[in-house]
Amino acid sequence: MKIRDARVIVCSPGRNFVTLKIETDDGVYGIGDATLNGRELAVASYLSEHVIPCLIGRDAARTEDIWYYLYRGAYWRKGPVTMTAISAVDVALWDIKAKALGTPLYNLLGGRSRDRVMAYGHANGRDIEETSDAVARHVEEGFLAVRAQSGVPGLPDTYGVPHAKGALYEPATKGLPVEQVWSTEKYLRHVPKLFEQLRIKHGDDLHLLHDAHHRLTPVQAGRLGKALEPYQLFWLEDPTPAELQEGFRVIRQHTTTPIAVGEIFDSVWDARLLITEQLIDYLRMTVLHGGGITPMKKAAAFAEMYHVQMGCHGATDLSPVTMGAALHFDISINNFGIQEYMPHTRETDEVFPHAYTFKDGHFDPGDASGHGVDINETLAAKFPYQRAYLPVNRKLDGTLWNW
Ligand code: KDG
Ligand code: MG
Repeated sequence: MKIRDARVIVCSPGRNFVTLKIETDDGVYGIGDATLNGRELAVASYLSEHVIPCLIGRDAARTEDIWYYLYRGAYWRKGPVTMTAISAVDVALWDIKAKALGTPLYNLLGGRSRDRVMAYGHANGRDIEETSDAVARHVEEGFLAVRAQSGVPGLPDTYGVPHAKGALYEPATKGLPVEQVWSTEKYLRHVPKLFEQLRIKHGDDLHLLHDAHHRLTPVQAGRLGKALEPYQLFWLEDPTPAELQEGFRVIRQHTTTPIAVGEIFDSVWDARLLITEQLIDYLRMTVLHGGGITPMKKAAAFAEMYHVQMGCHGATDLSPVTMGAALHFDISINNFGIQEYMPHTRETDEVFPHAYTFKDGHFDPGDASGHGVDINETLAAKFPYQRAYLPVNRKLDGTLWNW
């Protein structure tokens, strides 16, 4: 089963996606997601210029060997552009392998470890009341877990909270990056009030989550975790930037609120200390930015030894291809915690027909061969790339702040 051809498809059905399609000489093809929010074209070019020429003629079944060929063969290790490109190849090859064997991908990863995959939804509001209403809508839809974010009084914008009431949040805006104002003090005063109200209104059983988007110093994060303890969060995500892994020791010294991190990690090396010192509870790396199925299986096994569970990133900048592959991964590993779910636009779902289904707050990956996600290339061609970026944060005095 030799790789005959591979190509990159860039499209924007509501937001930008980069997709890799690999074809073999016996007619089986596989799909991988190569989307890196705000740096999409860098990965597209990396694949077309440097990766695809090396793939032609290789045995598509050799996922482990091809992974190391691309990782070690590049000489330059890690980095989000490299790892996203490698991931696209790896996921596409696992898709081919499973399709060639006529079985769902999860069967090659150990089979189903659970009946369904619990997901958390996003409740966003411009103030506490709107957020609470959004939580209520999720509960009505059957979600058992909800991430809650709210606008902060005194700040004109809050990342993750759309301006229009009830609008869905999209992590990038068209054109060049917009700048938003940030105040840690206002934020730290507000968040405990939000969760106090959510517990009063929605009771104790609902899993509540919150994302601090890397904006706090370690001691501020420890303070927030401590203030949130009465409300028993499922997790507090990205409390502080994780380049300084030792910073999480400070958080742990101050609070027992469970900590999740890793949506921007591209390798388990980014979390080695966090895992071995048990400084986190959930690792958020995905099959997309974490380098594919091959390294994620190893990362999950390593995390499992230290009682760390997986809680894969699932924002809209990860295409349905990643969601499909992630669900096969989620359902197969023992130390699965929760899967993030932000619905894609209708156009995106049409461009990427998929076998996975969602009901009552849970996903099922479906039983199609491979990861069960395809791309409609004719439809994709109708949505050309549009420049879009994540916002940049400045403190009230204009200082560029952590993100
Ligand atoms: O590309 C960045 C987004 O995926 C990210 O900001 C969303 O923080 C996020 C999350 O938890 O989904
Ligand atoms: Mg996040």
